[in-house]
Parts: sequence; C-alpha cells; structure tokens
Amino acid sequence: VKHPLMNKWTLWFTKPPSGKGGNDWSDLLKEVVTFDSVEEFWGIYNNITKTSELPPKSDYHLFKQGVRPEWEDTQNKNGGKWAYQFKEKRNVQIDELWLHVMLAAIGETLESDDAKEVMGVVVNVRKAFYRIGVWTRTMGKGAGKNEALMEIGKRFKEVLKLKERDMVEFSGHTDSAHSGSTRAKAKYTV
Ligand code: M7G
Repeated sequence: VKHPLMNKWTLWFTKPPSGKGGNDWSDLLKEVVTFDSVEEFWGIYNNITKTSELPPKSDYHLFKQGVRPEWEDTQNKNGGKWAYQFKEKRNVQIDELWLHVMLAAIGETLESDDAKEVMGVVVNVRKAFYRIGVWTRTMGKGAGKNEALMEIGKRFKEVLKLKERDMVEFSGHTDSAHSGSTRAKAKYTV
C-alpha cells in the first residue's frame, strides 16, 4: 500500500565546487529523484547522505515537481523565502530539523489549505552555519497574500522549535539575486 502525497516532490542537490572548473551554479545543481508517496519518501531519505555529513557548500532542495530551486524559475521569480541561520553548527540537531521541515512540506502543514505559496524547502551547509529556508511564490503583495506569507513564517518557526526571540526572516529573491547571495536584507521577521 502506498500513501499518496498531495503533490509530487523533487529532491535536488547542490554539489560543492570541485576547484577544477565547471563550477557555475547550473553545473553544481543536480536533480536527484521525484516521488509522490510517503513510502517513497522514507526509502529515499534512508538512502541519502545525512545533512550533518555533507561537506560545506552543499545544499538539499525539496521542491514541488516542475519548479526548479532557482530564483530564475518562473514560479520563483516574484517570490522570496523565509529562512533561519543556525550559527552553532556543533549544537544543532540539523538532521532532525531538516527532516521535520521536509515532513511539514510534503505533509502540506507549512501553509493553510488555500494559500498555494510554498514552492519548496532548502537546507544550506556552509563552513560556519546551517541555513534552512522555505521558498514562496510571491512576496506577499495582493489581497490576503501578506497574511498567507506571515502564517508560513509562523508555522516554519514552530517546526524549527525556535524561541520567541529567535527570528525567522523573509527576503525577496530579487534582492538575493542582486546582492549575489541569499543573505539579503530581511523584509519581514516573525
Ligand atoms: P546561497 O546558497 O543562496 O547563499 O548562494 P550563501 O551565500 O550563504 O552560500 C550562494 C551562491 O550560489 C550565490 O551567490 C549564487 O552564485 C548561487 N546561487 C544560489 N541560488 C539559490 C541561486 C539561484 O537560484 N540562481 C542562481 N543563478 N544562482 C544561485
């Protein structure tokens, strides 16, 4: 018996640069696998490298099928992301946190039923920190959109079990693209 998911999801991986060339973003980003059941999710999860064992400059991206985990994708280009950076890498249960964020994504609990904002989730492994993010289709302009976006931020913060004073930050992808990094100025915080 397979327990179907509401959506099909694709796992992507960003390889760290090798130092030999062919190191553009597009060469490093690899599509891994697409699945649409709970059982397939666990089969994949149990057979891939844990986030805590990945080298710096790696990412996992879990996105709805048909959406590339890139700012340039038509479904991302007007959007942004909620993100939180964990600076004490040693003291962070990153495997558990990332698992919970993936389960919230495929279980569709990151947003209310009618929101349709969540495009995917991502974990970045960097030398000095981990970052987990939730990408959204819009930046919250338009009727009801802002509320939908703030609700996602709140739920994301709960999934990460953050303290009230630890803020998750929203920034638009266009800002990220311009500054050449995701560490753009926050537009909202929750
Ligand atoms: P990052 O992984 O978002 O954050 O971006 P970091 O600075 O904390 O590592 C790192 C670099 O990866 C960027 O400066 C870009 O060169 C590249 N990159 C990341 N993303 C998500 C994209 C993307 O969506 N499109 C393109 N073209 N490059 C990206």
